[in-house]
This record gives sequence, C-alpha cells and structure tokens, in this order.
Amino acid sequence: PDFAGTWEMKSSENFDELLKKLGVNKMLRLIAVKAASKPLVEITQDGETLSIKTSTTVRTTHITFTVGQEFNEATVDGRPCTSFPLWETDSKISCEQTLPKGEGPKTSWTREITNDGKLILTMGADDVICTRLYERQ
Ligand code: R13
Repeated sequence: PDFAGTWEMKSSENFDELLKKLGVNKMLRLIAVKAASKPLVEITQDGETLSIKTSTTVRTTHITFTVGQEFNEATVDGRPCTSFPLWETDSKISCEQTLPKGEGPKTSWTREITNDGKLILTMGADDVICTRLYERQ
C-alpha cells in the first residue's frame, strides 16, 4: 500500500494514558499531549522502505526503516530502542520495540492504511493502546 503523503491528525485516543503507563510525570504529559494534538506527519516511501517525519512544536522525530529489518528508534517517551517492523497484513505494519535493558512496559506501534485511504497509528505500552487517525492533507 501507499503510505506516502502529508498527513494531519483527525482524532486521538489514550495518548495521555499511554504516557502515564510509561511513567511520564503530569507536567511533561500536559506539554506532550498539547503538542501532540497538532502533529504533522510526512511519509515518503520507496517499496518497503518508509521514511516518517513526525513534527510537533516541542518534539520532532524522523525514522527510516525497511519492513522486515531491525532499526533503532526511540519509544514515545524518548528511550532508545530496537524496533522490528513486519507486515501484519498487506496494508498494516506491526512493530515490536525492545529496550536495551528490557526495563519498563512492552512497547510497540502499528501503522495501517485503511481501504478509504486513511492512516491509523496505534502505539502500545503493555495493555494501554493509543489510537490515532490521520487523513491526507
Ligand atoms: C516532551 C518531553 C517529555 C517527553 C515527551 C514525549 C512525547 C512528546 C513530547 C515530550 C510528543 C510526542 C508526539 C508524538 C506524536 C506521535 C504520532 C515525555 C519525552 C518534549 C514534552 C510531543 C505526534 O502521532 O506519530
């Protein structure tokens, strides 16, 4: 599927709960939640290689990976991790994250293109799952 595009967020559920699960304190959560309510996501794609830039006023991340190959990134609370993205279906990438010391909740994300061309991002920490819906700008 085609993940490429400039995406704007239409809805988000459980982002604060996710950060809470990861042990982020209330003051930083307030800042993060506010900033993360207006993100800009720019994705370029070359076959199974994706480059995803996620920009907010306080934090911008940029990852490039090929599905099926490990890469290094950071968890949503900023801890360096190793990630392993795989096709869960032909339109959904599922990515398990491993912390170097294996401490803290088990984290992961998924990114899926729906039949109607929307992008669903989920981010998980143990049993807490944050779901964010994006549409092309
Ligand atoms: C700030 C410092 C404290 C920590 C943090 C975590 C996340 C974020 C900001 C911060 C933000 C994340 C946005 C994520 C998006 C995801 C997506 C706890 C390290 C800088 C406050 C803003 C937009 O939708 O892909």
